[in-house]
Amino acid sequence: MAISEKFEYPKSIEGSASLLAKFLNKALFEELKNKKTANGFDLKNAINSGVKNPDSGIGVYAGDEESYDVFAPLFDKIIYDYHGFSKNDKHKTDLNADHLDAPNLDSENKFIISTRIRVARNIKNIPLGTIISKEQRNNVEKIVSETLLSFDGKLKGKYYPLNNMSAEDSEQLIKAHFLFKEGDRFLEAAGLNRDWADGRGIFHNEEKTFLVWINEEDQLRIISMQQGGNIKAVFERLTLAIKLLESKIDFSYNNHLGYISSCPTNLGTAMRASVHIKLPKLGNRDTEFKQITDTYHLQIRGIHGEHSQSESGVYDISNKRRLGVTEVQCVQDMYDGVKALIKREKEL
Ligand code: ADP
Ligand code: DAR
Repeated sequence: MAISEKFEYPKSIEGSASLLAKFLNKALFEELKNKKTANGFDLKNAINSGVKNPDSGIGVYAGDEESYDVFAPLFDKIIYDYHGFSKNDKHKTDLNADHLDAPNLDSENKFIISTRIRVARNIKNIPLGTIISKEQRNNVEKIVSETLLSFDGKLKGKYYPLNNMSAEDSEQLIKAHFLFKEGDRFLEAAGLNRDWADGRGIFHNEEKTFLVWINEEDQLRIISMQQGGNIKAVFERLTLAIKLLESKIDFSYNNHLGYISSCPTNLGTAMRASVHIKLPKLGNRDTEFKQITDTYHLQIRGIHGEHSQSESGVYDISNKRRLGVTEVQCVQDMYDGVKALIKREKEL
């Protein structure tokens, strides 16, 4: 039977709080159910994660850059709701670290344990992780790892394929927050765990302050991180690494959505700038904590990654806005918000 005859409106999303459930009504489902991209990515692929996981926040993923056009009647609504960015808006990029006003907030290291800034990238004209083939994924691993191994100086490092890493090394790297493990049920249902762990791996420099995850949720997660709160130094290292990578590899980008990512929440800058920060007093005042983070467009996460809980008053605080703002503004959002949080924690 043709997929469209079996593919009916997913009743399981009724009652879900996801943006998929909010915007995919029966009329829109009928409009999109037979559409697919040149790579064969169809509506069933795009919404499967949110259908299988009604507790999703978003519930959709893209299969390629074209998905954002073919399924625009659904994706544009989700993008506007999450980012406040409309279909006629243009994204702007600013990766010049000199434009960041961020003197060290916590030189005595009383509050900020560590700082990490990451961006997602996907290689132009190669399908995203949701429908990439095994051969294409292995080719991404080859292109990216070989480019990284050509770096020298402070960014010089080694590549560790996940399917050739001891369980001990993997555990130790995950515990140190350097490495990723097989994706959660949301990523699983989006097709991002297929052929695990083939084509996946981590590159890191000797100091472990520059890392690249290959073929996790996106084809690249380019990461700069270090202990303490020198946010500007972390951003400077990241922008240097991005410049070097972009001189060798063409990434998927357009002037409407910026850098293309598998999840719509990561479009634009595809940047998450975070600190792990000790806020035990504010942590006991949820309303006030949330008022400050909302004012500065910040997101609160647990310290072991998305969907994890905070531990002993330590929180992962990061920018929420990624699209329609520049990279400098993302980091400035986080910096200004963390400054306000530290000020309030000191007063308490
Ligand atoms: P993303 O990779 O999208 O930023 P996660 O929230 O899953 O998503 O974080 C990935 C990993 O990076 C997790 O192990 C998390 O603990 C770690 N991490 C995030 N921010 C920091 C930080 N500021 N300091 C140290 N580790 C961090
Ligand atoms: N759990 C999915 C992902 C939302 C955003 N986080 C990403 N892309 N890692 C959801 O729909 O809630």
